[in-house]
Amino acid sequence: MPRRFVRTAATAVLALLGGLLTAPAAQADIQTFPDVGGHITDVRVSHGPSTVGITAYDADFHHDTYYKFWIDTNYSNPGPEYKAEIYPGSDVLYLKRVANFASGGIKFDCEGFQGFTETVHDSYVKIIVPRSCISVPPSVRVAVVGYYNENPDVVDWAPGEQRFYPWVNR
Ligand SMILES: [Ca+2]
Repeated sequence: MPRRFVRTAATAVLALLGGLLTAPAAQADIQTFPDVGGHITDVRVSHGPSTVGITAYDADFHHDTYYKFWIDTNYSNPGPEYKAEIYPGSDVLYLKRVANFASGGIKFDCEGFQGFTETVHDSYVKIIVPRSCISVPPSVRVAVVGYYNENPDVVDWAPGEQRFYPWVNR
């Protein structure tokens, strides 16, 4: 009788863990999400075996736009855990640990972290983050913000202010 009780309890714990681990409704590998309105038009997330690639397609790309890529890697901790900042018109390319959307963040080194811009055949800004630098997350979700030096200045959040696109599984 005690044995049977133990087995039942273990089954219940496993069932609970299973429920927690599958909590976010996530999509796998590569997803492209639209952003309605001007400026950023789409955000593509490629969650590969060793890297996470995030591409923001920008109909109004300009080198003096400042971009922030917010990355959520842990759904049990509200808000983003990481932020990448890229300023195509300069050397600015930072990867930072953050507590939430209000965080300035703490810069850290990550070998293999890269940023790109493409303006000829398409217009986009892209970052590649090694998964090992962000705790090898099973899934990620992102938000991208562009700060445009226009008159008046424009801030474009994709998908919306302090909101994320759906989770993308590895
Ligand atoms: Ca989080």
